[in-house]
Amino acid sequence: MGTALIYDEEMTRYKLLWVDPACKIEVPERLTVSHEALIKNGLADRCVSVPVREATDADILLVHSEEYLEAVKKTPYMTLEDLKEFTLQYGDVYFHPNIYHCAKLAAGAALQLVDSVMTGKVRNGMALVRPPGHHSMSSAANGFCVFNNVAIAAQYAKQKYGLKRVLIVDWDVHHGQGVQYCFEDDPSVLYFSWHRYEHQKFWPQLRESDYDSVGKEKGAGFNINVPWNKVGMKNSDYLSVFCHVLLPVAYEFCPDLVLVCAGFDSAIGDPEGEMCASPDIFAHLTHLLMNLAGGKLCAVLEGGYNLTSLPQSVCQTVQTLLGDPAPRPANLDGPCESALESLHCVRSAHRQYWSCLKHAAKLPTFEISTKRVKLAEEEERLEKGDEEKSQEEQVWPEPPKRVTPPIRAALVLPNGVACPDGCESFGASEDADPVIVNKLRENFVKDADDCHALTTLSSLISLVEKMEKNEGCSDASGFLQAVLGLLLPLGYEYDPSLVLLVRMPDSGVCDSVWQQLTGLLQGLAQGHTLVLMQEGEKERVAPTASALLGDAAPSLGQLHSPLPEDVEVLERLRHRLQGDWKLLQTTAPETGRGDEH
Ligand code: Q9C
Ligand code: ZN
Repeated sequence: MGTALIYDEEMTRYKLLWVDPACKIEVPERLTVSHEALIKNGLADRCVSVPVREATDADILLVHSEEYLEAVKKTPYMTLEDLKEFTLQYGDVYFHPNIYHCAKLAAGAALQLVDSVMTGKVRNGMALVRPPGHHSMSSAANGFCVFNNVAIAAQYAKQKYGLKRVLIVDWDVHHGQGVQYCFEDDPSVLYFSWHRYEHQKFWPQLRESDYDSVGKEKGAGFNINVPWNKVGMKNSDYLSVFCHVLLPVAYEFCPDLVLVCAGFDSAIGDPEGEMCASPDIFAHLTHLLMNLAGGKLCAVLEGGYNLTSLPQSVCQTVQTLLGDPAPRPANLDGPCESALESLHCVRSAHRQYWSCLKHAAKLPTFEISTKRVKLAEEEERLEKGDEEKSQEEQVWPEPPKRVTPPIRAALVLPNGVACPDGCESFGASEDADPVIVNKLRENFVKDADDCHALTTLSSLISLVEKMEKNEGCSDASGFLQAVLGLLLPLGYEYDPSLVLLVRMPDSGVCDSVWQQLTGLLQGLAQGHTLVLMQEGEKERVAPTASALLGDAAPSLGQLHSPLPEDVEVLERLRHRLQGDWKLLQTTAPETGRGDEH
């Protein structure tokens, strides 16, 4: 099953017609450079090209008011002066005679993508669209957005395909307040957004973008905001929020479909975001979402204004959707203090809603006041004119070219076990080359000197042993908690060049959990995974091969609470190891003491 790519040049045919410093970064070239990069890297050709369509009035009315739609419908006939005036009633957006047409195509592209994925025409896909959508509200354009493409797609998917749960992941650097408002009281749509916030100093400067806006009424717990209170967030900060907030909650939620508000202004070099995450982090963010919802993932472009990091990030995303192994993640040195503070706040705000966060540290009661103090301090600094070194041109290496391995999965099988489709079978009988054996021995001895690695490994082994004692698949949730909160961050920080996955007989890990584990671990070591199984486990060959081939793992169903004794072991381990492994941390140093149940 393939990957859809939706793009139409028509969406490059509108632009800012007057002078407005706030809007000058939203240019047609954003789309052309992204599309050209996909062609140049041979990615566009590997995708299934799906045509755009215009969203209908009925589609748009799933999210927007009739009055607003009627008003936007008049814009193609307005004079320049009328357009300027019409624009003035909204924040940080511009209109153009052709933008209504493009906005219908942008929303329609998201719907075409949902249809392609839901009907099984493709497994996943990406839509390159302008204008973006996540800031637009029921009755207002905002932040370069006219119609809320992803919100419309979520409502459409629920209505047309009867979906019970849709996850929206907004990795754009701005808060998609339009999406939040749309689904605030709706528990069938889980909205996750991280965004530059700086204690409400950054656009759109909303109180409700903070971590304590968790959703309303029945939707309480289904809105997750991660505010970035400093610029310069890096790969570690992003990954740690995925491992310790988004992924555990997403697995517990168990979506039928994943929609991504794929803005790349959260990448390095972006003039809006001022963050430092490298374009290849999007390979990992994408990979980590690809085993949810049976792999049904639709990415829709939002922001991204650096014409170098934008196309690089788009390529990383699409190449991962196509199934190519992700590059080794570089420089994972743990989250910064400000990110840890945000992590701590979000986890504590949501601990009452998600059983995977039940054990998260509470916030000290003085937190609110510390926040105010920090705010005041910052204000002072600004007044002193001590402005941060602003907008120096960032430079970063171009992500290395990713390869598609000629053989995705090779198996060495005992006699009488058929080789699953798509895998290469290697004979088991050939004698090992003594040179290779020696090389292996040397390398192994060298690696075994790494005492951090050894301590960690022995801790993990005891954990796995403990888990094995629980029979059957009854403890999928505890196992998953160990994988997401411990094994994955540890693996990312360790950055192995090979993942050796050993399956013990009678491990009690059922196929779907095993496939999730195998799938997630392929984000490490460029996907170089070696699985060892014993002869008696013949029935496990096919599911394992499927996971190694990159098929989406079957979803685990909505998860119950993990066993308290497992959580306790896990948490104790995480605490013990987090001095050495920074990606295991979930609380800021000065408030981390009271991390109790
Ligand atoms: N410094 C999206 O990324 N603010 N919209 C501009 C200029 C508006 C961003 C202020 C940013 C809107 C989809
Ligand atoms: Zn943005």
